[in-house]
Amino acid sequence: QISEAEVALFSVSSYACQRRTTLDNHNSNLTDALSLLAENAELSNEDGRGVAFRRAAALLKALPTQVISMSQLRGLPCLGEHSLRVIKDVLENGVSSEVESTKQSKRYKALKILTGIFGVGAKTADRWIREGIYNLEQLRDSGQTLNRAQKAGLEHYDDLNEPVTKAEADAIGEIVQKAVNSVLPGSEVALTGGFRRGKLTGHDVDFLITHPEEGKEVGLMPKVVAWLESQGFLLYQKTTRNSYLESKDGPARPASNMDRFERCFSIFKLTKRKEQETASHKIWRAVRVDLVVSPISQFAFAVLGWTGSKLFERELRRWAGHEKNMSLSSHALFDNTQNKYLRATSEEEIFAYLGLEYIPPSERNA
Ligand code: 8DG
Ligand code: MN
Ligand code: MN
Repeated sequence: QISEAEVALFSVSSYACQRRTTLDNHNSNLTDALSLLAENAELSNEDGRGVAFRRAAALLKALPTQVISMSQLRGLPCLGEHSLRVIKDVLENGVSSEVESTKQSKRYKALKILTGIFGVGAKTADRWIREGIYNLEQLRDSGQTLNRAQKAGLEHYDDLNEPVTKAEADAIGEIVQKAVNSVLPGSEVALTGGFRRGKLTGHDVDFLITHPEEGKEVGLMPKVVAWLESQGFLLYQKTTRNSYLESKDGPARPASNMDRFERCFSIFKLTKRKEQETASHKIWRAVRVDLVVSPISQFAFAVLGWTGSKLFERELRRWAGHEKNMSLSSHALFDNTQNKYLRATSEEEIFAYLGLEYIPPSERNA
C-alpha cells in the first residue's frame, strides 16, 4: 500500500518539443496501448482522436519512472478523459479492454494487413474492406486494379514489413553517398528520420541530400536516381519535382504539412551479407528508402523537419504558431509579427528563434 505522500509526482511541460524524450521508455505498457488506439483512430480517419492518443502516449514516454498509480498523473497535461480511462484499465487489469477488443476486431486486423502494403493508405484499405477484402489473398483474387507503388508493395510485402536494421541503413547510406558523389562531387548526404534519433530499427531509411553551393542541387535527384537505377539498386522509385519555387501561397505556409522538396520514394534492392542469408537462399532484400534534396539555404529546416518524430514535428509547428506567432516548415521559419523570414544554418539556431531549449535528435523520440 502506497500512501498519497509517498507517490512520486511528475512535473512535465505540455508541448512535446519542450521535453526530452529518449528511447528509454519506462511506461511501454501504457504507451503501447495508447499508440495502438492512436493508430486505429488514424486508420479510421479520426485524426483528432489519433493526435489526442499520440499526445497522451508522448507525455508518458517522457516520464522518468514507471507510473504505478493514477494519483501520480494528477495535474499532468495531455491526458484526456479517454486516455485516462485506458491508463486506469491497464494499471488495474494489466490490459485495456478497448485495446484488446480493437486488436481482435476483423476491421483492425484487415486495416493492418492492407495498409502494410506500400502505397496503400487508410482510404484505399477502407474501400477494399467495404468490398469484402480483408487479406492479401482476397486482394489478389479480387482483380482490383493496383497502381505501380501498390504492385511493388504487394510483391515485396514480407521484406517491407521486416524492420530495417541500423546496419542495413548504414549500408544503404554508403550506396547513396556513392551515387551522389558520382553525379555531383561535393554533395552531402545526411541520415534523418528515426535512425538519426538513435532508433535501432525502422520502417524505412530517410536521407537528405544537399550541396554547399546554393543552386548546384537543382536537378540532382533525377541524376542520382538514374545512377542508382543503372547500378541495379532500385526495385521501385517515384520522384516528385520540387514545387516550392513555383508555388504562390508563400513558402512557410504550405497548404498541408507536405513539403515541396524534390523527393524520391523508393524501394532499394539491398544485397545481404553472407551471415544474413536465409534458408530461402535469397541473396537480397527490399528496403524502403526516402530521398530528399534540399538547397543549402533551407538545409537546417529540412534536417529538423525530417528527423521527427512525427509528433515532435507537429508539436514544434504548434508551438511556433500558438506561442510565438511564427510559421515553421521544413523550408523556413516565418515570423508573423516582424513579417520576415528568419535565416538559420543549424538546428540550434531554429530552437533559439523559437525560444526553446535545444533538444538533440536522440531526445526527440516523442
Ligand atoms: P520509422 O521510419 O523508423 O518508422 O520512423 P521515422 O523515420 O520517424 O518516420 P518516417 O515516416 O520515415 O518519417 C520521418 C520524418 O519525415 C518524420 O518526421 C516525418 C517526416 N516526413 C514524412 N513526410 C514528410 C513530408 O512530406 N514533409 C516533411 N516535411 N516531413 C515529412 O514522412
Ligand atoms: Mn523513417
Ligand atoms: Mn520516411
